[in-house]
Amino acid sequence: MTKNQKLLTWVEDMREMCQPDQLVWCDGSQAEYDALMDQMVASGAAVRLNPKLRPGSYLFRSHPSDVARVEDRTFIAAATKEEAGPNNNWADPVELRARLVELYTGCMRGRTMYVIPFVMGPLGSPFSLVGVELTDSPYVVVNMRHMTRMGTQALEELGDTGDFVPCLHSVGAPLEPGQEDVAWPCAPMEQKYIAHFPEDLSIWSYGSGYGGNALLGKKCLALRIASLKAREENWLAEHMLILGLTDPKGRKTWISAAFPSACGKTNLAMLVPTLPGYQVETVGDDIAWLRRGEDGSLRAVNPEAGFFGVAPGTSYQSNPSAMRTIETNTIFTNVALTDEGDVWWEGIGHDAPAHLIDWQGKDWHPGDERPAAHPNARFTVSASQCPVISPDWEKPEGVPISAILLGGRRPKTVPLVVEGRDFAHGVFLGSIMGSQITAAAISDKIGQVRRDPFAMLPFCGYSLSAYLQHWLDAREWIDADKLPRFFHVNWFRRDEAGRFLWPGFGDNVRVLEWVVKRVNGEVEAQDSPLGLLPHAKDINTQGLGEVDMDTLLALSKEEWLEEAASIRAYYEQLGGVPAELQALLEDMEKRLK
Ligand code: SAT
Ligand code: MN
Repeated sequence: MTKNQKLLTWVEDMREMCQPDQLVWCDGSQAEYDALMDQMVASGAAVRLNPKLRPGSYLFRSHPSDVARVEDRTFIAAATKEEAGPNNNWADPVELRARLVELYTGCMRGRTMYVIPFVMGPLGSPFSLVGVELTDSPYVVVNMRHMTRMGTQALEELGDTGDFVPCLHSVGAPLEPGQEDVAWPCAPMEQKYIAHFPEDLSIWSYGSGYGGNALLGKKCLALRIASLKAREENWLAEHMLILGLTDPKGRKTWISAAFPSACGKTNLAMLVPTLPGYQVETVGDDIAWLRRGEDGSLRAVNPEAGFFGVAPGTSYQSNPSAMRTIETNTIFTNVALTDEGDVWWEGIGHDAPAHLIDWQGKDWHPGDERPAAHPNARFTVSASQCPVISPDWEKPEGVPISAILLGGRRPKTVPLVVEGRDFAHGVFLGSIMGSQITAAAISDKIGQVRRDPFAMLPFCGYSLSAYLQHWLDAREWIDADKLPRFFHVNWFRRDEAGRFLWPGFGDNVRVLEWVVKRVNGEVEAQDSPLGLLPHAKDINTQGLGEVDMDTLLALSKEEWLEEAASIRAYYEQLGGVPAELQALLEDMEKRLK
């Protein structure tokens, strides 16, 4: 147990408010995890998968209304609306706190409050932060064991006087005496709140048990709260994967990449190169914390300890390393269940069997209209199980980043790859990112393109306009000769018939090869209104068959004038952006004309 007075007082205060039947301090042990799983299997909240087919693995089915992040119910309760920015839902901190106290009062009756101390970042790293999540969801506890370094080790890291980010979570479904529980308790949409308080860097999440709404170390702490700290302390908390690419010369390049949720970060992070002599190692698949290293370079760590990846579309073809990672000891949520007690989802790489239980627990047969797995079905697994996890993934000092990729799902307009002319122009490319909306958040606009600067639109804890300035200011604390290069990529461009123009997946190494050559000054590029484009001949397409490189690299003047107008409107929507970026937009328009 801890002697940390701040922690003890806070736990006691929250216990008084939430009124759980019991309080349990989690130690993070395997025995604790197994006991919770046994309890959830017994209650019907979880299904134990066939140990011969999927050892140590479990399936959970959420309530059909609680299947993804809820951006409309996510709030930044900054002192002023301006600080939160037009990109966030703002709430008055005093009013929101009062509303939430009302909801939290007695909200854990009939339930257990679990205390989960956790570390984001490698143990003992100067990058790392301690959080403590209080939750009434045993599902959250078992997920946090994969996603973070939790329990006794975190209390040790915290020490008697250390500070932590308080993260309060409740599913918002108290039980009256004698009332039977449901498999996935949660609150109705209008009672859900994912609240962040910049003033004391605290997180209060109510009413949802799913993913980023409930596993508070992830988006809430490691992005929204961390972005606020990073702004104060001159570092960056980013929605980025981190990978190491070794080329045939044995040279290693560390790359991070910002893509919105469900756009292939996990696939790229674990890419199996189709070009001989290349090798990828994974440091992280979702979040990067970037700081100045002692050598003046930009150093990255992955604050997480696991992957919370999208299941549908993941196969031994598209991402063999992820498939091998989840062969054992994995939590599946909202995938389909086979009669043998294994999992199935759309795009798993083999046909559905004659009968399945779908993600809602109903019988499902091939040909049924609705999908068997929810499009935002997930696997939760420890990163250490990944066959291509980097030996450096827990290095306290992080890995030095030389290239930053930016991208999204763009069926038209955006070329396969374009490089920023310099750091500021790279930030400009980050600021104009857009992507089709995916099922990772609840939305009635899935498929529509929205602007998503640095893939941080749902995750920046303050105004995006100030955030873009913070990126520009990074030039002041990274050594000039060690500034990373920026590359805007798009694997998702389609032809007139709607077919993808680029094979993607393992063949994305062909673009990474060009990136590495650019970083090392080994290949020329040609300037364009958008930035530096490759010469078609410099992207290795050997063995690919027909690839329409001209269309993949094309910039249409009309489309880009339209794009520029939409970016201008978006900049205005943000309440203006740094003058340097505005000037770069104007420069792009001038070059187009
Ligand atoms: O936020 S989640 O962790 O639920 C998934 C995502 O959007 O990346
Ligand atoms: Mn993400």
